[in-house]
Amino acid sequence: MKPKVIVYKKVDSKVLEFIEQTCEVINFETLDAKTYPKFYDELETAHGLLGSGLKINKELLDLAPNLKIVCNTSVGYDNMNLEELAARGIMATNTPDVLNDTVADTMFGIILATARRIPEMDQLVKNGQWKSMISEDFYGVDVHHKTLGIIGMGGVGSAIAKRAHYGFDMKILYHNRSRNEEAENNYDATFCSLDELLQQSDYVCLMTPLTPATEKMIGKREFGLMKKSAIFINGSRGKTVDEEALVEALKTGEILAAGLDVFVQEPVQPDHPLLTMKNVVTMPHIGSATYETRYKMAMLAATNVVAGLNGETPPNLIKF
Ligand code: 8YV
Repeated sequence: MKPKVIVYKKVDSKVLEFIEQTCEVINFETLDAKTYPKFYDELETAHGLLGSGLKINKELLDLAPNLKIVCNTSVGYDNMNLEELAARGIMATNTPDVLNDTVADTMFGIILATARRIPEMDQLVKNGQWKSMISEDFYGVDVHHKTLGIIGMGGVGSAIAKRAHYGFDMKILYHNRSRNEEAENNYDATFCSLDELLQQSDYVCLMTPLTPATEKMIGKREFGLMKKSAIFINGSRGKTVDEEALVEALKTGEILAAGLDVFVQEPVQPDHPLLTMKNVVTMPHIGSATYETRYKMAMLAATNVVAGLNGETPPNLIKF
């Protein structure tokens, strides 16, 4: 009997066909009030799970006694309770590397959009408010030749550093759990303490994974250390930042602006104070969301689930 894989997201048919060569596939294109009951039923006999965003916690795992592997279609795996997975001997995988360039492109998009106020200017033109040659009120700030501080110099951080170094002649500071010699040698990135990075950077770009150690790592104290002209960019997870402190820092002029792809609650609540601020550029968590990259991520997750259920070591096995 073929092992059973639940794919709980919409993926390209080629991805499903690939898994179907060796597994039975049950596909839920979305999980919502309508599909959850059937999803929970199927969990009981499922061996593999593939998708993103779902909380893989004790309650869910209790419903899945036959589960052998959980495959995220994302590089981040903060949705998973690793202790519970380890205790049950369930493997877990993610999709690193294939999204590095795409997320780095997005982050540069947000940096430029925030610094040059692109969404605000777009609205101004479309609203018919472009009445005369623009005055200082509409000026932005330069990105090129400024100092970029990258917190979290993994694959995505390095791809951001590459763009900053070769494309924008930026000085790069970084803070990471360990030194990244490749980034130091190739992009002239300088390793420094978090506080030094916050004090010296014109752009602070947060790219660290969400873990108990990084939760709310940027809060009141950290915004206080940043330059008043600093632009804060978050491409990691909303919970790495104290959102209330961010609102306060933006309101009081502790920092100049923010570009955010992630929020504590996603989708962000429509009445969230950040959404009314002119000096905030927002995106709906679309760092890796291109056709090409989302296909690669889904296919990589499929490769992991197939390997894991065929008794091989999945290429992106997360070490607990
Ligand atoms: C999306 C991401 O969350 O890979 C990650 O960790 O944050 C993004 O790529 C994810 O892929 C949503 O499907």
